[in-house]
Amino acid sequence: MQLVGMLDSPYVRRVALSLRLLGLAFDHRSVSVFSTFEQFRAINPVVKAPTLVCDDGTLLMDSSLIIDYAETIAGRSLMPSASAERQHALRVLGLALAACEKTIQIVYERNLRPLEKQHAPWVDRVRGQLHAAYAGLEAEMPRMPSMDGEAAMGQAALTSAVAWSFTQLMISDVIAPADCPLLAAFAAEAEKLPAFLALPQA
Ligand SMILES: N[C@@H](CCC(=O)N[C@@H](CS)C(=O)NCC(=O)O)C(=O)O
Repeated sequence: MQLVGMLDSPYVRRVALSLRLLGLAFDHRSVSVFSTFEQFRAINPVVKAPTLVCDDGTLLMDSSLIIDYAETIAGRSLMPSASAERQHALRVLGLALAACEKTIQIVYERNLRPLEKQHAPWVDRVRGQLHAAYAGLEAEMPRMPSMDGEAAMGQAALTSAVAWSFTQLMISDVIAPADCPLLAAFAAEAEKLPAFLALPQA
């Protein structure tokens, strides 16, 4: 199977890391939805990253749906099965994915709109949502299982680290490590793991 998309997308990166942690072999095609739009469109006319081209040619989109499929063929999951742990992981994932979405909305507003068309009230709203998502994530960090190598890493930990690294890469002026010290330290540890080093965001 092929994973299409750039690793500077947190969604692509969380899928790439998940495939690796699940022990699934894949080819990675670094095609951009922006700089190589036509090349991406030739693979997937919807032009969404990540796209997974399955071995039978089926195209899957959306990181969580691709991970769902990957876990099915791997026969195991990066999510806990016990209800209390799973509820916590789902809360963390919701916050981390919201943080990714709000970061991207700010990046698109800054990079894709001409300056005179940027809408300050919208950016303020999204910044508030981003800060709320990261405040929520920071509050959940004490309950996160401690980092014990990548073999033991779950989806909530993986995606939290990916989200934080992505926000720091793209809009470090909006939220700083001092705002989320536990999460920042956690992500820094995750970025030292072999899987994260093998699949760098930049
Ligand atoms: N909810 C989706 C979000 C994917 C997403 O928005 N990807 C961006 C790249 S980071 C994209 O495809 N942007 C191009 C577009 O939406 O036109 C997921 O989890 O995969």
